[in-house]
Amino acid sequence: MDKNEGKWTWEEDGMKVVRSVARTGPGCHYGCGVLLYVKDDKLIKVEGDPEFPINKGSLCPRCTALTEVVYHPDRLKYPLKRIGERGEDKWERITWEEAFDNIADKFNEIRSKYGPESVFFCQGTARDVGVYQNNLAYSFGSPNTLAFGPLHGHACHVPRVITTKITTGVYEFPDYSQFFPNTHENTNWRMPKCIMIWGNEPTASTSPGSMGYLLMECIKRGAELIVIDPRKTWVAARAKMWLQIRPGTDAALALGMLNVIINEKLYDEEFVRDWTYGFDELKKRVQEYPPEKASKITWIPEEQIIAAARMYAASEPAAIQWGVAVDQTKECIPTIHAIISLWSMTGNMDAPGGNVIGSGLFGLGQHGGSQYDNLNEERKRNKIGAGMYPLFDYGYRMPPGAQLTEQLLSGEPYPLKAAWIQSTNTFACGAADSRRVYEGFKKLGFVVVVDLFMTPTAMAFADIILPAATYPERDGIGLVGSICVGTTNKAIKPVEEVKSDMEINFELGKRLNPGAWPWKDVREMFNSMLEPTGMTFEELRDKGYLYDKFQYKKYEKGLLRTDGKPGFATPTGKVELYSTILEKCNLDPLPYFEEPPESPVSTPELAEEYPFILTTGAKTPVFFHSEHRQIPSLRRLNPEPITEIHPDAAAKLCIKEGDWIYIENRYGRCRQKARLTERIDPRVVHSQHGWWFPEKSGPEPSLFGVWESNINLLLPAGMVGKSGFGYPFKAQICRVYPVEEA
Ligand SMILES: Nc1nc2c(c(=O)[nH]1)N[C@H]1C(S)=C(S)[C@@H](COP(=O)(O)OP(=O)(O)OC[C@H]3O[C@@H](n4cnc5c(=O)[nH]c(N)nc54)[C@H](O)[C@@H]3O)O[C@H]1N2
Ligand SMILES: Nc1nc2c(c(=O)[nH]1)N[C@H]1C(S)=C(S)[C@@H](COP(=O)(O)OP(=O)(O)OC[C@H]3O[C@@H](n4cnc5c(=O)[nH]c(N)nc54)[C@H](O)[C@@H]3O)O[C@H]1N2
Ligand SMILES: [Mo]
Repeated sequence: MDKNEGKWTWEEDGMKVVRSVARTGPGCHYGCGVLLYVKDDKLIKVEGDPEFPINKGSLCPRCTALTEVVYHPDRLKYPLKRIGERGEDKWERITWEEAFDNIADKFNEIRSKYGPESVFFCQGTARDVGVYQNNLAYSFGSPNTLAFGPLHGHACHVPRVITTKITTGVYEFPDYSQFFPNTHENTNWRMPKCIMIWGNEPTASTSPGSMGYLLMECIKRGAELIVIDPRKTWVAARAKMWLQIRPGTDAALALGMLNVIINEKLYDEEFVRDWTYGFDELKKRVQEYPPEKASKITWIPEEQIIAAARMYAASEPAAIQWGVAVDQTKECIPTIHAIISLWSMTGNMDAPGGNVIGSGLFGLGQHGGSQYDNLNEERKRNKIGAGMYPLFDYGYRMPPGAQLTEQLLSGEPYPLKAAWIQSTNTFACGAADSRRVYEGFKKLGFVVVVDLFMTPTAMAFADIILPAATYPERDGIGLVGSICVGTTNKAIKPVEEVKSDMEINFELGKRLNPGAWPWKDVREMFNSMLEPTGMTFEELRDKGYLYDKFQYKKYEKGLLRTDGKPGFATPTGKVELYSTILEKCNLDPLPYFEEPPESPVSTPELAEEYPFILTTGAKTPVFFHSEHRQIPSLRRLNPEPITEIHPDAAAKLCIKEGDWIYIENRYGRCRQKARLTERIDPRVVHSQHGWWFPEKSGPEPSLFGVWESNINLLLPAGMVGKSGFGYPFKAQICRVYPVEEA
């Protein structure tokens, strides 16, 4: 046993050690256990906490660079007010009091003149801001709070959450033993014999849910992999089968595999009979996707599709780990629906080592903004894009991201006047069609940005900037994926005047609607949020982390439905292979494949001009989206934006390793450096996303070079899926050529 077990802070080698759950900022996904080493109130180093069940002492390069972020000279340190024109680098330092008063006055004035919905609130991905921002928006009276800001088609995680919810009642996770504190040693758990990694690169992203480390342990213990990825990733190189798919065709592959599994009767007949709805309809549908046809569409050899389907179905148990690539296609809902059908039909639903329904985590994960219910009906009706997409009414509160830009530009049905931008770098990263988003934000009269660094977004639009604290500078509640809950513990004196996002929202919230923020301070707010766990912040901090009860096959035991009956929380009580909710939304109730809007198949003439398929934004271990470009130890590992291209394709275009090349299509172009690699198909290129250059000039027109290498200039508006979810971030077309030729 570790001598420090059960302590959250102690002395070691003349340093104070603080045990904490790493959250954001700086960016990360969900959280790992860390030990923060502090001397004289200064962070000296960070190490992985060997006792934390998820990362067990491991850390990624971004986490080990923490001191470089915290003490970076360019950090925002004081509240700033713009004194020049928008886009100029002219600011005046103001006090927090002035900043809060100024923002509250402006927001209140706009609320009384135009209604609260004309102020909208944007947050970035999985930053530790979510619930605090939602409650700020809702308690102010605005229904317009957007995770991911104007991210098109909510093409990150949300489509997977919605599709699992409507067809199975709740989200399922690949079972790597994460729901048990003793993880792989738990005797109720079985290791998946086969893991199908679908459009995900866990060694870079560890997503979804911080699970990269637990997956690695399964690989070490001999789990066999099937990897579906157009690029030969680290996991693909170690896989029993690597299916090198044409980007954007995952639905055809899933349907081809379902065809094999159904026609060869490789599915779990009992489960399908007792617990699924619409098998006959699905069986009929998959006849349209024989492996031969799926092969033509996906470029994957027919025998590989058949072999992968057989291997997955025959492995007992088997798990599917999907990544954001399945969301980042236009018709992502049917893609995801087909993949859910794979695990639902093969006996892997909520079974040990299959795809399991999480523990519920004391309902803490539902804490999406408890103030929503206090919005009156008129406010809800005034939500941006209300009524556009019926599927949004099934348990999703946020407006459709792309519609934000459209409403900004048109002023219809009502003009948007002000924005609160907390932890997103809107047109530098998250959104497609960066120019259009930029033009949209120009319409705003008043913008507040809360960030760690000056970004292109802040430079272009902020009227007031508030400096946010990094996680060692503050307390917080850490929901680690949907797995467990711990506390983030303040370890050092905050740099200058930075404040935590929680305190910022708490203090502003109190000014805008005191009744909705009844707590004395943020500690009291945390305690109230933690009530379902039966623990106070201090108690949880001392304990380290807390797991909720978890058991398998909950549908047999009546644990999933509000009426306590066995079955799933869907309209039919079954897993809906045929979705009655999609049908009600006038969408196809069965999975199907649709060609990407522009591709060699859907637009052959265009494809002659733009012969490459362009996939974008595969995550790199050294950056989190647009973050970390100013962190020397990380930037050194990826100094310039990279476009991967096959050597044969490059040779034909006289492109050499390290050449600057243009990537271009009819929507725009940008420049990146060519990396020649055989791990990509000669017909496909991959470009990094989120690039800007903190070292370049900040003021307009440069905005830190944000227009130079921004791949989202090539991604047009208007390609959102029929359901309102999905956008082809990973399936566009382009041409490439050396920069000198231009
Ligand atoms: N280090 C780091 N970690 C991160 C992030 C980060 O920026 N940096 N971002 C976080 C966020 S918000 C997210 S959403 C996750 C995302 O992390 P992942 O789910 O891993 O997603 P990506 O890295 O975007 O893409 C994963 C893989 O999909 C492949 N791919 C590309 N196009 C297609 C396609 O059409 N079909 C299939 N099957 N595969 C395709 C790519 O080649 C890539 O290897 O990572 C999170 N973790
Ligand atoms: N072409 C293309 N584009 C993509 C993708 C792709 O695959 N291809 N991936 C998409 C995906 S999956 C996502 S999720 C989006 C992400 O898009 P965003 O969430 O907009 O990501 P960032 O641009 O990194 O914005 C985060 C900003 O918040 C700041 N920040 C970090 N931590 C904190 C904090 O704790 N508090 C505050 N106040 N600020 C903080 C950072 O400094 C940074 O400026 O990008 C999407 N964009
Ligand atoms: Mo994401």
